[in-house]
Amino acid sequence: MNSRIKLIKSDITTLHVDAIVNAANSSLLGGGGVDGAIHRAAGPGLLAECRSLNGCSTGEAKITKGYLLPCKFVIHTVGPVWYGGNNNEENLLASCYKNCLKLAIENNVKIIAFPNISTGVYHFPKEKAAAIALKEVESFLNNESSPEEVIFVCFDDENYILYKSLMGASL
Ligand code: AR6
Repeated sequence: MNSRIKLIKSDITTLHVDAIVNAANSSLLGGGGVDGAIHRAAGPGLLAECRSLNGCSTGEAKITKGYLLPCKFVIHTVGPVWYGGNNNEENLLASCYKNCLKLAIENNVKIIAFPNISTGVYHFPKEKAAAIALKEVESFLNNESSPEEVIFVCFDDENYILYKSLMGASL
């Protein structure tokens, strides 16, 4: 595993990093889960900026400021809803990670933190999602010198244990 990849169990809204990623929906106007937590912590400025973005397609990403959050930027991405695996879900999830990392480079983000996109309300199987996330981020970092660090932030025990074993297994 690339040494620029870290794993923590935490609430992503508390992190003092350059950018946190939001697992949003295509409206970009807030919701539940990590999206709700990010909007609550960021305050109304975030929603106001999101309104100007005209939404976001699945697999794509858009960036805003962090407002009252301790991070500088929020990168909003829209993960795929899991419909059973035959609707391009795996490629779309991989695109989320890739497009967030591209935006990170463009905005000089050195440390970026990802939640476990699509593994909550969108029901993407957690083990598959973790494998895709790790593979995508690792291959990106192997080809780019930036960002300096990518933090996977797990909120639930199940994801944390999964990431830990997948990261350990490839050491
Ligand atoms: N910090 C880090 N991770 C968190 C936090 C937090 N504060 N809260 C939840 N998670 P979900 P999705 C984890 O449902 O599946 C929203 O309503 C959680 O344990 O937030 O991509 C949007 O508006 C899970 O592993 O996002 C969309 O409509 C992960 O975040 C929809 O949900 C993702 O769970 C997106 O669904």
